[in-house]
Formats: sequence, C-alpha cells, structure tokens
Amino acid sequence: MPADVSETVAGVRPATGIVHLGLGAFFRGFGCVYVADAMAASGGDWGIVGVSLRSPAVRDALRARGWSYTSVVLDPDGEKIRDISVLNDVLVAPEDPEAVLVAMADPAVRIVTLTVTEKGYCHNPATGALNLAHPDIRHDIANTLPVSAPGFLVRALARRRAAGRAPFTVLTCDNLPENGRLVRGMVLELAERIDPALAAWIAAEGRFPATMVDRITPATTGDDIQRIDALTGRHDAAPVLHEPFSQWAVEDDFVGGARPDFEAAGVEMVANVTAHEHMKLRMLNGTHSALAYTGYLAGHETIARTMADPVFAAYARTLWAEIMPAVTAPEGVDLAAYAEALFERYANPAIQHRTWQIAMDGSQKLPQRILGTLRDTLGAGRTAPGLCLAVAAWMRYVTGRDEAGAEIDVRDPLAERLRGLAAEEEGPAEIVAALLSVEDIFPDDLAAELRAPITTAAEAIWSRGVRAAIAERVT
Ligand code: CS2
Repeated sequence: MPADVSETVAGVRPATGIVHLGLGAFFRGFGCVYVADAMAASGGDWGIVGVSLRSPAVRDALRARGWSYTSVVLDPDGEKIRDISVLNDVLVAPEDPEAVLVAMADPAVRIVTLTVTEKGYCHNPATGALNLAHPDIRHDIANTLPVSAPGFLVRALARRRAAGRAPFTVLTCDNLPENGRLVRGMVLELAERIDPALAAWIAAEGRFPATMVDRITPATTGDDIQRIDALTGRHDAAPVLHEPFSQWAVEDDFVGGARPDFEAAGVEMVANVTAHEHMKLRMLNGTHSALAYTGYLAGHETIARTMADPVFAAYARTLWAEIMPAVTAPEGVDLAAYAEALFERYANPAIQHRTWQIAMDGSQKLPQRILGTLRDTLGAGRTAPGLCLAVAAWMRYVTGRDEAGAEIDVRDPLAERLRGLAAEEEGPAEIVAALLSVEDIFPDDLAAELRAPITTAAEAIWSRGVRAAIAERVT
C-alpha cells in the first residue's frame, strides 16, 4: 500500500445518530467526511445509516467492505487516499420503506441529512412550492409507506410525534436557494394534507437549518475503481473521488442543539447562510451549468477540458463579471478572489467532471443558478449576454440533437416535454418562444424580458455553432 493511504483502525463503530437520504458520491465525499472528522476530534454517537431512495447499486457496492469506502482527494500535486468508516448500514427504500421509517423514527437519531438532488424534492422549480400534482407526492398523501423524500420526512416525523419523541433536525445539503426554508415549506405543505395537527407540531418543534455545501465530486467511473484498486491493493466497488477544496456553512439551529462537533471538523456554523448560498449557487453552479451546456455542445467532455479551450476560459470570466454585481458577498469574502479560485478549481486536470453529468436536470437547476441572476441583472438595468447565451445553449441541448446532428441523452424530468415543444417549431426564435412558455421554469414576466436577448443568442448558436457564438458575442 502506498505511504499516503491512511487506514482507519478497525474498532467499534459509533452508534447511529444520523440517517442520510440519497447516498450518492457527493455526500460520501463530503458530509460523511466532516462527520468522521467531528467524531475523531470530539467523539459523539453520530454514525450514519444511509438510505438510497431509488436503486440498490450503492448498497450492493458498499456491502463487501462493511460500509467502509475509500475517499480520494484529487490533488494535482498528488492524490491523498483515506478510508471512511462512518456508515453503519445502508437501506434501499423501495425494497423496504418500513425499515427506513423505523430508522428515522429511532430516538437515537437526531438528524436526517439529505442529498436527493433538486428533483428529489418534487417541487416546482420556479416557485419552490411542493408540486401536489407530482405522482410521488400524490402517492405519499394517500399511503403511509412513502416513496418521496418529503414523504419519508413527514411520515417519520408523524411516527416520532405519535411516540412522544422530539423531531429530528432536517439538514438538507442540496443546491437549492435557502434550502432549509424551502424544505420546511414543502414538509409543512405535505404534512398539512396528511394531518394539520402534525403540520402544527412540525412548525413549532421542527428545525430546518439552511446549508451551503461545496465540493466538486464527479460520479465514480469503472476506470476510477480499477485505478484506485491498483493504488490501494484492495478492491473497493464504491470509492469516491473529489477535489481538495471543501466548504460547508450551516445555520446553527438544531433540535435541542444536538449535533456533531462540526466546528472541530472545519464547518462554518453561522446564524444565516443565505449570503453564502447565493454566492455559491450563482457564481459556482451558475457558471458550471453554463459551461456544461456550451462545453458539451462544443464537444468538450469535461469541465477541465472546456476550461483548457481559451474561448471558454474567456467565457467563464465574462460570466463571473456579469454575475458578481448580482451577488452580495458574505462578510469577509472577496468575490473577485472567489471567482479566481473557481477558475483554478474548474481547470484542475485531475477532475474528470463530465459536462453531460452537470447538464442533467437543467429544468430543476436553471432558476436558482441562472434565472435569479438574470432577473436581478435586468431589473437593475444591466445586460448579461453571457448568461443569456447559456440559457440559449440549454435550449439547444434539450432539443436532443447536438451540433453534429448526433442524439443527446438528455436526462431531465421534463425532457420529453421540452423536446416535444422544441420539435414542433421551425427555427431558433420559435423554439426559444416555445421553451420560455414553460412556467415551471420561467415565470411569465421574466420570460417576456428574456425573449429578445435569448433569441439573439440562439440565432447565433443555431447558425454558427456555440463556440463561434461565444467568440463573436461575449468574449
Ligand atoms: C454541479 C454540482 O452537477 C452539478 O450540477 O454543478 O454538483 C457542483 O459540482 C457542486 O455543487 C460543487 O459543490
């Protein structure tokens, strides 16, 4: 084993104190690491039971190593490998929703963390309200064994209330604006439909701190697994690979104050996380999505390769220049330096972050990543041609054909509807109008304001290709 592999000493695992919904690579490379560090520094029973809400793949991959897995820091100056042993079990919700509710209702569990991605909340991306017409939400109103993340939260909170237990703290770690308040609103809405007294209890006793999470963690590939096996000399079917950078800002508002010693692990505990969240969503995720659609269409497979193309590197800087006036810096943060650091992080050649991966679920991401910035920018009398071009590139992307005529595998809950709308139209101006009419993404007034600048960008993209359009128009 190479010298930089640190092994956790086999020993008794801490008792479970957290249930995590949505056990993807991100939380295993981020939240689990912070919780492990907090316990290493200060102890506490904060072992984690992970829950997959859809497939058994992660559970099956983690089982052979007893829920331990390898975390790999992709530092261009040398990888650092570490074993993370903080998971006590992994449950697969569709196989046994009852077991998930039992785990969440356990009095030892004081926090439920979530990374279920934007679409996992079953909300309307433009308004942030729970989508009561969503089939999973309709199911969860009518059935006591739920399928959706909000359904599990509400049904588990109901069990705790019935048993006379305190609620758990709901700690969402998804890239949604004011994510704690948003999830609280959705949980209360769903609880109200099931039992108004439950909703009142959650409103009074529940806690939903907002968080800002940040660590670039591409999906693990088969090649990654082989390479890490060769490095460590053991087989791990579920390693996570991520950048060195990591930032977690959390509002310090937990039920009964019960939480790991997050400060000891480097988490920023703050009174209000909104400024951090806005900055990160707009400056990082906004440019990430912009580079993903444009880079993908230009044939760039990863963000690092996109950034290695000078036209796109200049485009990234244009985007930050447009976004910065629409961001209020958190105390002590220099936005220009933040943007420069993002540039370096994106350019890290050790990170194979596919543009296709980031391009997923654009209908759920655009509002908080790009459209809010556009609204503020236009409202202040400024223009943002770079961001408008990003939205036009997304429109081109969701038509499902790339610039060479090849099919794009568009993954998005609205994929079919978007593709259908675009297919009925002839040219870019008509496609722009059709897609701007999707109110789940574009509120009417914003759509009206965006129509002219996005049409201009779309015409350039459709006629000359995205790379030429960027080179001509925005850099
Ligand atoms: C990315 C994020 O996939 C995406 O949409 O923009 O996952 C991004 O890598 C993280 O938010 C970084 O913290």
